[in-house]
Amino acid sequence: MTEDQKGLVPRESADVVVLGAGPAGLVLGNLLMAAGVECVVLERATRSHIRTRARAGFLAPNTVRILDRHGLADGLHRGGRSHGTCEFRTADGGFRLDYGGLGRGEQHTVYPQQNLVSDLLERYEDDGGRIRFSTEAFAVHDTDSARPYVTTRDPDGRPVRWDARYVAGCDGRHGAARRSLPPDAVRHHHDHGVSWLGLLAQAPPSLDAVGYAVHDRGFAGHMARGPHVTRYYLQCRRGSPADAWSEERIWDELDLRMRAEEYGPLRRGPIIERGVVDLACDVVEPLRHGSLLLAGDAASLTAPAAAKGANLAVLEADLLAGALAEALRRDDGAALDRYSAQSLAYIWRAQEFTQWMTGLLHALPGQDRSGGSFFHAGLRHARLDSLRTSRAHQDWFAENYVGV
Ligand code: RFL
Repeated sequence: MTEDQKGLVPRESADVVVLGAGPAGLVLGNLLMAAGVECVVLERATRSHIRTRARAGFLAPNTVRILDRHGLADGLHRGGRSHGTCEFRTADGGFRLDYGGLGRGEQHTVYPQQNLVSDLLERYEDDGGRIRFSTEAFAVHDTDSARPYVTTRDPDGRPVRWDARYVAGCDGRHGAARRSLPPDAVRHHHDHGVSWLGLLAQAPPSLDAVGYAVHDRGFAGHMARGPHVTRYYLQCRRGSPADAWSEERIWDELDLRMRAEEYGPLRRGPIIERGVVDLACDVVEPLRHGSLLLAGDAASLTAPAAAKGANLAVLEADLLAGALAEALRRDDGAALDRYSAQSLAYIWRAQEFTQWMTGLLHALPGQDRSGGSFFHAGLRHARLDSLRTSRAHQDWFAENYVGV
């Protein structure tokens, strides 16, 4: 008999136990609090870790609208910047797309994810929200019942059991929610087969646009994060370690792929963070398993090529908060029943565009010229040419690029 079964493990409870304090978990926590639903957020990492973890930066207009609607957007209105241009650099010359003036005429707001997370956390705690840091969830149990529970360990390493009516799995792709899915949950997985060396440079942006360089040596990307910090990506060989290249080699390679000879050199600075990202995506179906519901990266992972992940996380958290509030406050489970299908419709649209974007920017495995395939290079060239010249194609791109 386990300690839990003997009743020796301390027990705590909340109507909704939210796993993870990323954008999904913290938006959900704030909205549940505002709706008068009792909840707690359990987070594996420390407070300072989540407040400084640099990741996304491009927020979609719909994300801003959701945060605005719930009074959670003050910080991003103060510190964010509108952004509506991208620049493609290719062997056939470059072209710029002012996507903010195309499609529905909408722009991104550039606001680092760690700032958004800090704002959401501050607001949640100011409003009296309960959160436990350094508390890792191990598993979610009895999800087919109305009394699920989560097994965790507190910061001192002691086991604690959290009883709930619903558990929201917002703990990312390697979290406890995914590990606790029943065997009939389906996980659709797709590996794009390419990897990026993701870099954060203590350097001002080098161009006033998102830069996408399509090069025979591989993709390179440029995304401003603020006046003094810029994110760069370099396509690298699968399996290569993040520290394989010196800073000098990184900047030389970025200059080469971003075609510095033609456009001018990049503004260099110390690389303050680096990591390899394998471009893969997946979708869990359905997103509801009894009393366990998934949102954010726990529900679906998108490759960062089209910057959809954080935006989907906020959208799903908004839908889920409304559905949980109806179920718990008005005893009406209809919205909760709709949550999975509703969210999956957005998720598949984002996956489709991300797949298109990934194909636009890279030679995928088996498609590179060294592999003997000029066919796919031809297709990529035609796609870029269409984007350069067709207004209809540009409108389609703009709508999907800023939309979720
Ligand atoms: P998060 O942000 O990963 O938060 C999950 C939280 O759960 C905690 N956790 C646990 N807590 C308790 N028990 C456990 N067992 C736990 N396991 C994990 C973790 O510590 C963490 O705090 O997921 P969430 O909230 O779903 O948000 C998703 C976004 O973070 C993610 O999709 C984006 O960062 C993706 N992404 C981008 N998305 C955009 O919309 N726009 C972008 O410009 C953009 N750029 C990026 C990105 C992701 C990147 N990485 C990580 C590959 C750039 C990069 C480099």
